[in-house]
Amino acid sequence: MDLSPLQKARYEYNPKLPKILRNPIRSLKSVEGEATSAATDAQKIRELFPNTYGLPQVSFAVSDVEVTHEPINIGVILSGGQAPGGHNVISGLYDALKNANKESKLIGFLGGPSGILDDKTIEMTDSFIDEYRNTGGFDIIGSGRTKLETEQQFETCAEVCKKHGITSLVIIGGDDSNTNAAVLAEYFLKTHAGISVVGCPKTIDGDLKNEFIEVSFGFDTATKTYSELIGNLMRDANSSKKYWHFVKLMGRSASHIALECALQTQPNICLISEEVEQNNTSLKEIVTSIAKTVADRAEKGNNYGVILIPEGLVEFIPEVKTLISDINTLLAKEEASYNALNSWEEQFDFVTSHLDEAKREVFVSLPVDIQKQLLMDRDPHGNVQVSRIETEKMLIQMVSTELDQMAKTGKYTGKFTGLNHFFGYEGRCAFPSNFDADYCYSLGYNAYLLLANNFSGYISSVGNLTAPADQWTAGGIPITMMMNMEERHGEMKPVIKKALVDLDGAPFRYFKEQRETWAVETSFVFPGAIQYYGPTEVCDLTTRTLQLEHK
Ligand code: FBP
Repeated sequence: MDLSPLQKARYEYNPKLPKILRNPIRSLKSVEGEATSAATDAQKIRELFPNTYGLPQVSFAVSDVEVTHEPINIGVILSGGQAPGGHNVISGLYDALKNANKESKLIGFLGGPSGILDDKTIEMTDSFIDEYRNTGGFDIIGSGRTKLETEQQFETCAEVCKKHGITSLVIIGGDDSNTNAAVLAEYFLKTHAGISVVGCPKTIDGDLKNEFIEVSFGFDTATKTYSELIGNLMRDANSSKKYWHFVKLMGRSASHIALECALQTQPNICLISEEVEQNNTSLKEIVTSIAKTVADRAEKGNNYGVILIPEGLVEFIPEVKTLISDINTLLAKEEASYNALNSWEEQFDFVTSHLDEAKREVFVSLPVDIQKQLLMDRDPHGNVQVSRIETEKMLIQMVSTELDQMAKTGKYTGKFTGLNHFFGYEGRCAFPSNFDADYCYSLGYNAYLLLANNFSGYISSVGNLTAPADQWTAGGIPITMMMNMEERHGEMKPVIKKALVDLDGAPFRYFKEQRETWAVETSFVFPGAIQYYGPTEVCDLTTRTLQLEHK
């Protein structure tokens, strides 16, 4: 394989660990804190997790006596969308396991959670791991979106683990995967399967965070990558002064990515889905307000700008949200009749004839491409795939129409050319920033220690992240502590609460204070590319979101 100079250099990078984890692994013992409880729905969660509810928080300390580490086999699964740093979680786990006992084995399940169900495995070796250190992507073992949630699947997991002598499992995933890790841990304890489960918090979306998880890994690198690209667009816009760039940014539901990129780059507009929902802002109002900013800038002779749009926006605009929900139900109920239709005209008539008048009006008002995208294949849960809806194009078209109307009454005299962009996949497999490389390695290393000390139903937790890495904390949090009851497909389920943008939180409040200035003035900031080598204030920067949250 040909290697780029950066890839070669990154192989040599030594990820930084929290101070406590730098001690010889055989000198580390676990320390249990107070018993924990769930913040909400405690009684219900206790009933559902009799074996893993109320477990203590865990940290590590140096022991007076050497701690023995018997050889163990650990299985590891990558779940869901790629996030920079996944390879380092695995290399941290591997190094800890081998430091503790050379006879221990790390077995990767291939292609995501389906790898364990289909018994597709690979045993990791030094030379195998070395090819992936500090690199982006999940190609070390692959990932997938199969959910481990039924008892039958759990039984298969137990059988496959037994076959490979696996007594510990690490699941690297987002809120759903970690919820399922907790359910699996509970099942293994209930059935005396002798397998412990620990999760690691992954997702570029940044929506797996709470009091105990400061940030999910990948968010740092992905937002830095997008911010670099946005900064480049801003410089281009500032140079040619002729385009309005509409940039959609990934984030299935939450707008953390868009907000972070706005804090890093200071665009003219950044829409925040959570605010749109709270204020019940209609699509028409969004379009009118963008057009107004375009017109205000045009008055000053600035026919250019940059607008950030969170991927999940359409599902937060009240009238589009209810429209999508009705279409989801319709397509699920009438799947056979709908699939038998041959032309767009037939599909359009079918859908509009099944919608009530208000929804029909909204549907018909949307550009045809968007109408078609709203009817595209659903994900395995029957939901529309928002990453495939071209909201950025829709807004360009609608803003352009609005500006034409304004021009007729003399309210707009500028020239509008909108260009659309979608930044998502570009950031998910970037070389992890030093922060993500260090954080992920620490998460994996820490996960081993939790498992070696027989903790199950925990999430690996590394904290105090705005401080230098040697001051980071390391330990484990019982997953049940982060759970509440939510309705899923008509049933109340215990789940880790998804963290949306907190409109009372410091990052959003800071953005809100600044945005009027950013809208009219040109206040662009150009973050440039992620730096891996050089002064620490350039290379080890945390996100603005973390900085503001920790102020
Ligand atoms: P995870 O929540 O699994 O980390 O994935 C997040 C994400 O990157 C979203 O931002 C995006 O909507 C989705 O994955 C795209 O999924 P896919 O890779 O299946 O196209």
